[in-house]
Amino acid sequence: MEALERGRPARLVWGGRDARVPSRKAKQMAGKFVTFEGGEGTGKSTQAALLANRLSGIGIGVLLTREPGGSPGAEIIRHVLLSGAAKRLGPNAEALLFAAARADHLETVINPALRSEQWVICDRFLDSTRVYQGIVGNVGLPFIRGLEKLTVGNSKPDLTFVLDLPAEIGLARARARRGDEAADRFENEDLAYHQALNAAFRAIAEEEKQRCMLIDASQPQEHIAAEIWQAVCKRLNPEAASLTLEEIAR
Ligand code: Z5A
Repeated sequence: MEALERGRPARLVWGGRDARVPSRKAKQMAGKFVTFEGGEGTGKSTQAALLANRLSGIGIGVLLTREPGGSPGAEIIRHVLLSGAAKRLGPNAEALLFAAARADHLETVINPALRSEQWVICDRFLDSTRVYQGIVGNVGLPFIRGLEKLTVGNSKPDLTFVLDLPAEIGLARARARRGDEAADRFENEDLAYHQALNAAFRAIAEEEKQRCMLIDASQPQEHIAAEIWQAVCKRLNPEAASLTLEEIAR
């Protein structure tokens, strides 16, 4: 599987095995929208890639993407946002830019993929705006809801994994991964800010249990991946839950 490259989405279409034609079981699992959310360094990108790989491995068409970004237009906006250049415009303007990036991403990448019955796995989506700009960034709820209605409309995720990890651990992981690279506009905020983000993500997971699943991200990667896979099979295709991977692929 191609890794999620910084700057563009990886497109995974019927990859991972020889089959060009999806199996019957794979067809039953077609066209779902799964998002990963949580604070810094919680393992979202890692788990999004593992899930995409697993789906792809059983012959399901998968688009692995991320926000902000995921389309050429949105990647330009990503650069403006993460460099901190938009911070001086204020939180409302930042929220507008995230929404503009999302509108382009949805129109040019996500919705076409879902319409063609691919699964879309997205690293961050609307809950990040609710949390970073809304709850923690203090942009008013009606403004955030209005933007969400305009940009997302009915394209809500079918399932959202909220990865939860103490902020100290997540920040240390993110720092270790970054190495010598400079911290971005959000990583630069203090510990209390990151603790508030985590609390806000947990609250959303609690409020929207139908759509969200809270995951303990302090576990080893393989345990988390197994929990996520079980949930995907159970929530998005109950029939597949009792089958082994080989049976699903058959
Ligand atoms: N933002 C916003 O404000 N509003 C919005 O609407 C949206 C976004 C969509 C995007 O940053 C920023 O934009 C983000 C919020 C804001 N804030 N920041 N910064 P980004 O795309 O550059 O990065 P990120 O989304 O914040 O990702 P991250 O936190 O940096 O990482 P992660 O994806 O959660 O984790 P990871 O890269 O998979 O793993 C991090 C490291 O931990 C890595 O070395 C892994 O190998 C390791 N890892 C992963 N899992 C484990 C386990 N289980 N154990 C041990 N080590 C692990």
